[in-house]
Amino acid sequence: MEEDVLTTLKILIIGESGVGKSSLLLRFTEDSFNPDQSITIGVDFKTKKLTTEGNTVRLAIWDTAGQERFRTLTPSYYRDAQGAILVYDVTSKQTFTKLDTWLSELDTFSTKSNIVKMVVGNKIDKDGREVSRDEGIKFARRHATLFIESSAKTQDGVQCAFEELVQKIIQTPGLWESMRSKNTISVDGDNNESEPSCGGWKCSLS
Ligand SMILES: Nc1nc2c(ncn2[C@@H]2O[C@H](COP(=O)(O)OP(=O)(O)O)[C@@H](O)[C@H]2O)c(=O)[nH]1
Ligand SMILES: [Mg+2]
Repeated sequence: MEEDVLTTLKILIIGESGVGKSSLLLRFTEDSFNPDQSITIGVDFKTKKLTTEGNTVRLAIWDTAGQERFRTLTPSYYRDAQGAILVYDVTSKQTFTKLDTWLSELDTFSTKSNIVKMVVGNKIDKDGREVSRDEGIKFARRHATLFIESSAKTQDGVQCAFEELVQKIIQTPGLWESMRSKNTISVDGDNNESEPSCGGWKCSLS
């Protein structure tokens, strides 16, 4: 491990088929978008270094290869993940309703009880919205998750989603720093209430 990298974090992306999970991953890791994104493109995971608030981590971001259609994600997909991104499509109410199922699947299979969750309402560039921002926020509050709306197409909110998730993971005691003494790492200097730091987007709810 390079010395400037604090740790490697395992991040999952889950949600109904077609909501844009693979597109969000592609936008975040390669800053590109494919309108003909194939459902079969998924690999095990992609890695990317991310620096936020002075901390650099390596992310191993796990995408599905379409197994979510058949609800056959395996326990190893979930194992040891520190963070999960739950995606719905703001133009499809049904994908939002299904988040309950994805949350309970996450609760069943995640091996870390304090895994950090981020709910992402994707495709805000599209016409025909069926889920308001307010409904998304309320859902996130009820389930104590972070929340953001995004577009993998225009890249709105994408970087921010990952940054906010990583900041929250780093701030969560016992979630990642087991290999090091807690005293050697000052996560956010002298203030504990850190502000969302990505370009005006209000991402986190507390
Ligand atoms: N307009 C728009 N289309 C998107 C967005 N994200 C994904 N898509 C499209 O939605 C379809 C499904 O995306 P994909 O990433 O394969 O979804 P997945 O099944 O959840 O991995 C593809 O045609 C994407 O190009 C977005 O933010 N805006
Ligand atoms: Mg996919």
